[in-house]
Amino acid sequence: MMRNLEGIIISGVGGLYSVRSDGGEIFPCRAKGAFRRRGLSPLVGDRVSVRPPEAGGKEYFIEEIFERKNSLIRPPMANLETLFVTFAPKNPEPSTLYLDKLLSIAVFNHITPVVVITKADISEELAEAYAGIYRKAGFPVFISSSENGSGVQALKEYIVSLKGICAFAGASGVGKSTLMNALFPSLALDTGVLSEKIARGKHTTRSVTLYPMTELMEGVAPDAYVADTPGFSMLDFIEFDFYTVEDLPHCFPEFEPYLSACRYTDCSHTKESASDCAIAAAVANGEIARERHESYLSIYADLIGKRPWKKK
Ligand SMILES: Nc1nc2c(ncn2[C@@H]2O[C@H](COP(=O)(O)OP(=O)(O)O)[C@@H](O)[C@H]2O)c(=O)[nH]1
Ligand SMILES: [Mg+2]
Ligand SMILES: [Zn+2]
Repeated sequence: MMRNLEGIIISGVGGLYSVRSDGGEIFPCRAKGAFRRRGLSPLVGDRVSVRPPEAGGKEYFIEEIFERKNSLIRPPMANLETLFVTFAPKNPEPSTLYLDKLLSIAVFNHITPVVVITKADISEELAEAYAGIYRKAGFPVFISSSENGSGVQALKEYIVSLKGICAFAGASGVGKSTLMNALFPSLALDTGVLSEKIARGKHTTRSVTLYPMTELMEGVAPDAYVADTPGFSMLDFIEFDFYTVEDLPHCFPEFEPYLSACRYTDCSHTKESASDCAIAAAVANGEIARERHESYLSIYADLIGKRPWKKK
């Protein structure tokens, strides 16, 4: 009998998965029916154990899914380690609410959020202003332009040091594919408005694919992957339900030091005065960016509306 092999699911469509072994071989696999019965389904990003075919057979089966660090429903993937939250200073105009939703989902799921500002050539000034908001919140921030190449090398150096799976999220048209092509030229992703429209028409748009970074860059960790994901779209966030209202304050890392300093232990940090709420005070004196608190208020309203015992 052959020993099981281990690897990472790098793609999965219609119940057929591709598992990449640590040695870099790709195996087409099916999942055992036992997973379905337990309500568990393998996800791209899962580390799995695979049973090779019996003598005479040819089917590989995913037999075990190893413990996940995290899993996301939209996009469907597991074990995301780093999320690059990408936006341009304009063209398209960023929505800080959308960005803060992405950042908070990352924090909640123990994913390292990294802010990447693209198209800095359009407005250095605006790029710096946005960078200020996110640096104050404590996130790593990179400012880049694929047009003139500025900042791309610094981001590349950061990416080379990564372990595990990373992904780029952000609104369409901000320059994600262009930037990924600058970072990983052999990826050769389609860019521009037309490519988006063509991609949307395809059935494959909901699936996630992982690319081994060892095949894209020199000097990266053997377990480093970059995900090409169609998820994290604005549409995914209309009905915001990624965590509960109790989790919300902890999804804004810069709020943490103030949370125990509010007058009332059940403070919602929404409409309390600065004399009662340490968050409100920190916003008033500029220690917390006002834009971040505005996003907090908006997400709070979304999540409160979700409570079953509250009539809308
Ligand atoms: N001025 C400027 N335009 C850019 C930059 N990066 C991308 N673009 C343009 O922005 C458009 C959208 O880029 P794309 O990479 O397809 O965006 P995606 O939808 O986020 O993948 C394309 O027309 C690019 O040429 C940049 O750094 N500066
Ligand atoms: Mg794109
Ligand atoms: Zn408070």
